[in-house]
Amino acid sequence: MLAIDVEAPPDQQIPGDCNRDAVLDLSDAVCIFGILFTGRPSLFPCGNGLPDDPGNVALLDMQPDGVIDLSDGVRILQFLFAVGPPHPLAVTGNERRGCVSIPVCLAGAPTEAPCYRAVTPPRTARMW
Ligand SMILES: [Ca+2]
Repeated sequence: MLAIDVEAPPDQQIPGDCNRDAVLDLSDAVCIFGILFTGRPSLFPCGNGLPDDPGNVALLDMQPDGVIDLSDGVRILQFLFAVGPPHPLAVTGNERRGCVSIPVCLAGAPTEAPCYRAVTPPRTARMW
C-alpha cells in the first residue's frame, strides 16, 4: 500500500523535544542545560524563546511545576536512564517520538516542524 509522508499540523510537538530533532533523547537535556547555563542555544524553541513563554513551559516542563529549570533537564535524564516518569503530555507507549497537539507552541516554518506522519491517500473510484 502506498503511503506518503506529509507534514503534521504545526502545533504537533514531541513533549520534551527541546532541540526539535523529532526524538526525546539526551540531547534535549543538554539543550535545556545549554540554554539555562551557557546561553547556547540562545532560545527555547517556542514563542519568544524565553523560559516563561507558555509554549516552552508546556513543551519542556517535564516535572510540572510551571517553570523550566535544572530539574526539567534532570527529569529527562531520569526518564531516559533511570525509569523516571515521562513528560505529563507524552504519548503513552511512544514517549520518545509521539506527537501531541501543543497549540501554544507553534512550530514556525513548516520545514521546521518536528512531527511527521505517514498517510495513505484515499482510494478513488475508477471511471472506466
Ligand atoms: Ca530532541
